[in-house]
Amino acid sequence: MTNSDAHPLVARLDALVSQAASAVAAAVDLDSLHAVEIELTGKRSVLVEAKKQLGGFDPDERREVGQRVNVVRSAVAELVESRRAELAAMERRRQLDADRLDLTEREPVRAGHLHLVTQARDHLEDVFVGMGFTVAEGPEVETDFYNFEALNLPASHPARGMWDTFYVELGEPGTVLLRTHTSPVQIRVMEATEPPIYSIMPGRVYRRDTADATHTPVFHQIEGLVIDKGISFADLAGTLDAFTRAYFGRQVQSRLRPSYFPFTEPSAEYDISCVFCGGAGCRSCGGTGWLELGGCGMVHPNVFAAVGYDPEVWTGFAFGFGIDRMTAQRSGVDDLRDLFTNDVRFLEQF
Ligand code: FA5
Repeated sequence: MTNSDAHPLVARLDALVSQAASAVAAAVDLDSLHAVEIELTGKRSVLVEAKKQLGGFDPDERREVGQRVNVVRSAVAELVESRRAELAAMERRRQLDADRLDLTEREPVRAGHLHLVTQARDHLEDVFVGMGFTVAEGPEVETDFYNFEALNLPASHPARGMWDTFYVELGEPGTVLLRTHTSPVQIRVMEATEPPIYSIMPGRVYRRDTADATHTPVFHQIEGLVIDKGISFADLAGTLDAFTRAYFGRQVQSRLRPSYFPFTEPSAEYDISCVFCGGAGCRSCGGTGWLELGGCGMVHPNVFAAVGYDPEVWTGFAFGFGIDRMTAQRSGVDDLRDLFTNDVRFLEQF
């Protein structure tokens, strides 16, 4: 036979391509495609059968039918491969859909917020940093030297009674304590730095005070220290006045009243006009029109001596305010204990 197109095998091979196309398209998953593939190219397939018969054909016939077998085999392979890629992609999509977590079904996350006192501390830091101060910190467990001695409070100084102290059982009795104020950080900053110094030192302090509306045994202070050449009491008053306006608002006034602290001379109490009544007098300010925030004064020469600064060259001022009372006053909280009983319903308000 010379006309290979007339060969029944060629007709079967040609028909195979269109049969393969519909069988492959009908495969709905990888397993059924594999079965179709075996049917089309496996041992019992038309293709393999045709190949087996080639040996019995004359050379021309063998070449023509052989070429047709190759063409049909690659056409079938191409059909199967492209369907396999399609089905694999569908399979992957199905898998991803099945594995997907529906996050909308979860409880919405309830974010908390910073405690009122922490917010106040951050805000105070921002205000002072904006005025050119740097922030320093010191340890809460202190030695007698830093908490008292270096602050011009030698042992048996009567003013030690101003601070009812928790002692820690460590070393010689009475030498290690929970700091009663942030003033020891002044000493640490002066020891570690050469003047000029413009620093604030916020932190937690401890006193054996019975808790009441205006006292807690653990509370927070913010210390300020300025050391430079030619610093005067007017600089202290001006700094506190600028701070008052920046933190409480322009309508609030500040004043200084004579007082006593062993580590400052002269010393003063720093008051602001009552934020509730504007100075007219109300329950919150005890009818005086003023609220007391803390102590301040010019750094005592004995403090300079303790850290080795020359008081003939350097002068400076220091201040120390109670953050908790300041915060309570600013937020209208009339009992400090409410800040620390950790009732979320109360704290959530701020
Ligand atoms: C001092 O602690 C001085 N170190 C302040 C100072 C620093 C003066 C630098 C001069 C120079 P005082 O003991 O007055 O001072 O405390 C300062 C403030 O801490 C008080 O005005 C008050 O606001 C707050 N405070 C004191 N005791 C308590 C307490 N138990 N609970 C809450 N706040 C308190």
